[in-house]
Amino acid sequence: MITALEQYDPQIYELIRQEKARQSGAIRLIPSENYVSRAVMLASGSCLTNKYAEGYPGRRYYEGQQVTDLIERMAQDRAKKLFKADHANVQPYSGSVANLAAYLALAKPGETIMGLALPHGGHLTHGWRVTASGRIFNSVQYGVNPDTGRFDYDRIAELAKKHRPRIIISGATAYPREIDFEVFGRIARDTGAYHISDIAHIAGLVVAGIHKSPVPYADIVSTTTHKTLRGPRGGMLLCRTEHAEKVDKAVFPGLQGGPHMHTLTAIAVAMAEADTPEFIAYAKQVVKNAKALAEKLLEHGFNLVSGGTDNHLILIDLRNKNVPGKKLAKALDRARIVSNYNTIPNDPAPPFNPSGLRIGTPAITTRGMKQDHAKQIAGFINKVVENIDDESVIEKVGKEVLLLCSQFPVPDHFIIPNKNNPGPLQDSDGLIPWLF
Ligand code: DSN
Repeated sequence: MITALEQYDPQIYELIRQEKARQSGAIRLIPSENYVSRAVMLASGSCLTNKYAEGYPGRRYYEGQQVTDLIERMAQDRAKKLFKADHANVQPYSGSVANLAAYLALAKPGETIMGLALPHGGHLTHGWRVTASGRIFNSVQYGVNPDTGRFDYDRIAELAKKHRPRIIISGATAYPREIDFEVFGRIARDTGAYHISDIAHIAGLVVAGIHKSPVPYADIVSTTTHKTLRGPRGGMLLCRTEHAEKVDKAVFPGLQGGPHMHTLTAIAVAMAEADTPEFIAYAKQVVKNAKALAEKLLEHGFNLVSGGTDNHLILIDLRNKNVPGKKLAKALDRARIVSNYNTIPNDPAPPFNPSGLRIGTPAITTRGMKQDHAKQIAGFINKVVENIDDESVIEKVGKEVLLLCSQFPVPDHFIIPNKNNPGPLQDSDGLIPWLF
């Protein structure tokens, strides 16, 4: 069957086909990536992409909002229920915009914000100097303890006392341990700061109750909706009622125009999926797989930042293996294992060729892989490291990876059962031949 896209734009059709084949024939270990369900994919590719909806439900600047208002309210309500928050703003285009909106809701340009430094596992938008967050605000950065690779909460408290920031940011993009949001909340309270928590990476683990939620301890919680939460690419802000108006104004009209209604629709679907026992089981398996992968890597003599993981990701310190992160990431890619090179705390090497590799398990877990497969993957990584300059071995590993992938096909049709669809989805929508 020829699709409209295939007919109209065969080049783009072919490239999408190639990307699908790539996602299917590789082990995807980038911890911020996942596979969405069919329902999420359909919602994000729907006619909601055609609609402008500047404003908020009931207060829009465009007419024709009979349906969009219902959808946005549904997305808000589902997010509030899921995270037990008073208020949810589901409009941020991404986590970066969500973070900036959160800062602008609670601080004025020039005031001080304090977040985890990028080379220590923080995000660019946590005040790194080249970003708007580091330029609009006076940024103070904390790091992890160089000996343990973990937060030293006493040192963070000392830094907060010294600099008296307006905002303290908790959260990370490359921190493999559980974060004590309650302590961050206390440090902020003791120093008169607001506490903003960015749970983009671990939102799915928070929903599943594996990691403690920051919602009771933070003024605003920011998250992306993909990663472990397994929704479409987007952002979200959660807060108490007292901050609701400021948060909404900071998103629109502060930083954005019309929300991407197709994304917001898919967010609503993803929130419903996450509110199920199946999702909780998935999130638990993500962590089990990460722990198994870490354990096997340690057996193979790898050094892991902080010695292991409590979440979905692992940061490998490659210095004892004498292989730079970038060289390894590229060799692994040739072996069909997709990861990203990453700085390690106090990395002696430059950021574009750092000493670390960041890997994670959200995507392989969605494919159905379990601890034994995670351990097998650790073996593949070790083989590539030990034969980093031998293309014939790298190619052989690639073949083994393909074999493993073939046992766990990309779950194009996976659905999270709910009361409407307790069993397998009937392919009766007839809307899109399932290319995507
Ligand atoms: N760039 C994302 C990540 O890979 O962690 C964070 O936004």
